[in-house]
Amino acid sequence: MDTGNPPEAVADRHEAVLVVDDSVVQREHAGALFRSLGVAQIHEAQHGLQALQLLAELPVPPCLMVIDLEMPEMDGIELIQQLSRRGIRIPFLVASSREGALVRAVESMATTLGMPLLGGVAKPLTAELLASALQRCHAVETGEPLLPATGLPMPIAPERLEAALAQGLVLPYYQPKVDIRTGLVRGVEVLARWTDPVLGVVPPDRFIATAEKHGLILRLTQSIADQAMGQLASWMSHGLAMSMALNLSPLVLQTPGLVEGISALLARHGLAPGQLVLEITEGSVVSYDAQTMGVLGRLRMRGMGLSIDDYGTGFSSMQQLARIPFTELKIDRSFVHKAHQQAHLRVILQSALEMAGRLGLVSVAEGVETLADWRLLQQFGCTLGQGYLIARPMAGEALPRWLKSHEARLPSLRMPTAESETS
Ligand code: G
Ligand code: G
Ligand code: MN
Repeated sequence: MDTGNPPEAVADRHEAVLVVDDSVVQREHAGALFRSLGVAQIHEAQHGLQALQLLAELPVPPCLMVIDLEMPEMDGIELIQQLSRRGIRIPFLVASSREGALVRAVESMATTLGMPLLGGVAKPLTAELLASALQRCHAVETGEPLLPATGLPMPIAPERLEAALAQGLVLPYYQPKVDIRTGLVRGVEVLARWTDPVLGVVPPDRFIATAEKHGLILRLTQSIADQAMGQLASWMSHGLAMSMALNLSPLVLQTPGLVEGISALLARHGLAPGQLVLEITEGSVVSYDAQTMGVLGRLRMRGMGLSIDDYGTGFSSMQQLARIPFTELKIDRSFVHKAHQQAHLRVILQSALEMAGRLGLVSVAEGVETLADWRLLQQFGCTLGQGYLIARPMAGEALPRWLKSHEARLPSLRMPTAESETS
């Protein structure tokens, strides 16, 4: 939450900061704000080179830097690269009066370098902004992670995964997909979780790639699909009607007999093909061959839904997407959460939703974390929402209890203009 930091007394008496900006006015403005927040020492530099010299001389490094982008001698971008090269890891803000896209490009560069960037901000600076940055510096000192870890997580050894599959430790978790107008549950996405007695709950980004690389992905998918369909059949028998979405790796789509296999599994659990949605990441569409496209066409002919997962991240072309009979467009969470704050995300989100609507696709927004995200999606006419605001992925046993508590929240989720619907 970035609300309500009192703009007083957030600084330690001993703290120092460094403001790097070629404008005297901007440096004085930042200096005055830092002083009002209780910062004892405000160092100033007019450009990157001067900042590097100063940092080399100071007996005690500053706890925070504010870095302007456009400066003579050495600009902000080069300064950040130099800091990275020299291993100087002082938390910093990038401040610029230039367009948002430029600031975001610099943010992306700094994050890629693994630099302790607190954020890119538009000038003029405010006391609230600097107070929040000072507070986050303390988090850095106490070792709290500043940014989501970049790079890939440690993969699990294939032998361990194989054993876990054999022992039935890889289980389906379920995250609800709800109607944006009413909040009513329409379905669940199935997400694999490895529940290990020693490792705890291992998320899929640590084992899906291993499974794909070592020929275990088909077994994993079959096991998850079988367990999840059993769960759905059981919920149905208790009067809970809904659809279920399974994630399919592109490798699984190449399995001979896949269409028949999924149909047979559905039939065995007494489920209708229309209850199943298969999620395929946008990124994988690029590499589909004629065989794979045939498989997708046949799955669709049998009545299963096909969803484009993580839409907006995959570099697919319109032409590639148009070849596949998708029924659902799932917009990646990076365009959903924070769209109410950032104009460029809002434009992308709204355009994607409009396109989905015109193509007759169900639109799903993932990563709905706040009520503000939710209200924006209502305004933009999205069909379904999924995210932490509604529920985290949960074990099958937890769903009935969650549904009860969710019912109590429905009035606060309903679209203000939506007519009341019976649940
Ligand atoms: O919670 P989350 O961390 O569950 O999922 C991370 C990623 O792992 C998601 O992109 C999701 O699509 C993928 N994933 C989750 N379960 C499965 C699965 O059963 N099969 C495949 N192929 N991917 C999955
Ligand atoms: O298949 P896909 O990449 O869509 O998988 C969804 C992933 O997103 C899972 O890892 C799930 O745990 C995660 N997730 C679900 N809801 C939210 C949310 O509201 N915020 C964030 N940050 N992640 C979410
Ligand atoms: Mn998915």
